[in-house]
Amino acid sequence: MKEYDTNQLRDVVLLGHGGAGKTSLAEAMLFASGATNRMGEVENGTTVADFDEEEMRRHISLNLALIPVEWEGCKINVLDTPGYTDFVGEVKSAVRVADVALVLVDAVAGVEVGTELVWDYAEEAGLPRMVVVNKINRENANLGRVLEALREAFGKNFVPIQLPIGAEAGFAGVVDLVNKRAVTGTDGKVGDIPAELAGQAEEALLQVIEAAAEADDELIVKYLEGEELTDKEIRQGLRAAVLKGTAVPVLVTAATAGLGAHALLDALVAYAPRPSDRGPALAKGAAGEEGIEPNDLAPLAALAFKTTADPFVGKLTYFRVYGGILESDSRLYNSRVREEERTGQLYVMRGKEQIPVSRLHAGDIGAMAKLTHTLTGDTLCDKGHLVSLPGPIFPAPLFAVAVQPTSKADQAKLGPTLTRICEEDPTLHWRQEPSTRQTILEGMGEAHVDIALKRMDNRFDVGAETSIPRVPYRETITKTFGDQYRHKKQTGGAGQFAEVHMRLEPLPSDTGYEFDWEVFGGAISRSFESSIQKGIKQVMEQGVIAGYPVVDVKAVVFDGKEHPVDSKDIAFQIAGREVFKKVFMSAGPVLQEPIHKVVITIPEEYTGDIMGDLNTKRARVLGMDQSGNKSIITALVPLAEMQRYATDLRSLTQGRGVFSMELDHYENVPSHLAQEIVAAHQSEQEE
Ligand SMILES: Nc1nc2c(ncn2[C@@H]2O[C@H](COP(=O)(O)OP(=O)(O)O)[C@@H](O)[C@H]2O)c(=O)[nH]1
Ligand SMILES: [Mg+2]
Repeated sequence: MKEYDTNQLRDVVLLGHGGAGKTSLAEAMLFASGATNRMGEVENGTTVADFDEEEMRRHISLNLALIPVEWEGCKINVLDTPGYTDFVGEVKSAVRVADVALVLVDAVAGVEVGTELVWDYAEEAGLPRMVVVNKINRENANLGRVLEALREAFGKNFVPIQLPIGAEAGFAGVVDLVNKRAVTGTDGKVGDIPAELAGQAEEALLQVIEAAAEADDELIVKYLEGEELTDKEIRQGLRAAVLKGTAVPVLVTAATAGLGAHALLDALVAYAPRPSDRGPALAKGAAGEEGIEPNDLAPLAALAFKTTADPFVGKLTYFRVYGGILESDSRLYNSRVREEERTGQLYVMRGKEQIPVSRLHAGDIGAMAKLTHTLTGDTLCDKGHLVSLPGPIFPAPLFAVAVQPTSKADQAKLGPTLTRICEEDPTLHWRQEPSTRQTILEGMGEAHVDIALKRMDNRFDVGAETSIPRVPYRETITKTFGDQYRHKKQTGGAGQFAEVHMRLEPLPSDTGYEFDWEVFGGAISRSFESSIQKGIKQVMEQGVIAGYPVVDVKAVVFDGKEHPVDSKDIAFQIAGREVFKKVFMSAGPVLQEPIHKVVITIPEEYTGDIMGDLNTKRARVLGMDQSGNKSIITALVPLAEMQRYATDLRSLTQGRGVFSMELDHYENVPSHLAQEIVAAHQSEQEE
């Protein structure tokens, strides 16, 4: 592949509701550019972007894919993304490194849930936007209606810069308004504007000119004075409008028919912001914040935004160069771990294909193999000039399962394999939950976690079964109490003797554990203090009433007795443990459960249903806000009731609701529920 300078690059992320045609459009662009000689299809798993086994099986995108398209001396780095909300992590990564979002909208369905979600992501990231109305060849496709829906949903100045030629199945190509020409057929033949569209085209161009003029101070003066703008000025103004977001150009395509792709590529080269347009990238340097200029002379800064692990290919790190030139076989420095990395061969990825290149300029996107230390979100730079670019921001997990290995062989491989797949996908997390002694895998939803486990099986041959995780309850006390316990054993050989007097005091929430020694006059030697503490630690881990860890307790040893011969470490460990249990039972023991703060965003019309459902979940609603036509409900809800909310909310709102949740605090479990949990623990113990 040719070498491209910063000014010849465009970094474009395809965003949209699942099924809008992103993957097909990437395919159509590749075909239009001559990089492929036939178009792959999503349905038969032959597209460049959906190359993963699970993607081919399910006919949907699950991962972001890089598709460089060479056009008119430029390279357009197209980032295809999944539309399904479970895979939001991939979308966030791609959004982070793009300079413009191309938002796809289905010409029949119009603005959908996924369209609104991705629009928000682009908005949050301050990413300039262009819109493609795809599937314009479908029956009932209607550009006018889609434009109306867009304006209503997002309140922006959406300006068509093309007109479709022919309708539905008769769609043949587009009128490129600014260049005053028609681009038709799968070969992108350039010709005159069809006579029957001439009037409409002229009218539509006026809106484009107005939008272009509004974005540029000099042009607007000229425009208001009634002077005509040149084509060059219109292009310049339109480019400024995209960058500033004062107008959003709208294009039309029929991706699977290969129509509209040529004119789309023309428009991306002409109007999509270049790396230099977006100004210096903010980074943390040795002396505080600094701006990385988007050019080859700037200090080297490359952001790792995706990592893949494959048992055959090994580890592959995708990155975008923000400043400087990255060369193959050079030494880099990871600013987070402060370790050197060797680039080895640099690649440009085209789907799964690795195309070796010798260097990549500021603004370009590529991949490196087998880095040792680098994870997604890390910055690679010069050792002499350390900088850290902010990585993608990923949402907290929403759905968890407990994972049990299927066999003994899988048991040993489970931890390391989970670590590998979580490294690949920062919205997946795994941990050992000490309070329930379970292996927990967390992600964005049921499908997300399922696919992760499938991958583990397919790629690493590790089988696992899942279940709903146990709630990590805690045990604590509510009042101060003191008592004593004597441990005495005199069977055969050496005897054991220890007597411990202990008081337990409740501590404020989240203080953990404290210990005090108030023994006067040497009733117990100080050397047994650690033995007693060992005994206490053991019960605190195992729990007293229901098998969950004990927290927020202060234990005070205030008296006791010892025997000159029979008192020893083990005797005091046992006495410490038993006195703790005994006192605990009389100190008002309670079971506590995690309460999460949940924020639910839904279209207004679902508010009643969601509130009704929250009522059945022991929720305490804290507030309800309105933002546009959306309701935002904030509530405190016990985790025990929220373990399947990702799935519940989807079915309650047809996928239109989103939520986030995080641990807020622990609270006493209502006593009737606590009794059930204690009883369940007892019957488990008896088994
Ligand atoms: N009629 C028609 N179907 C399309 C067009 N683009 C995509 N499709 C179909 O829409 C479905 C979803 O396409 P895909 O590219 O996977 O969408 P993505 O989820 O946005 O990547 C597939 O069945 C495609 O064949 C189009 O322009 N016209
Ligand atoms: Mg796709």
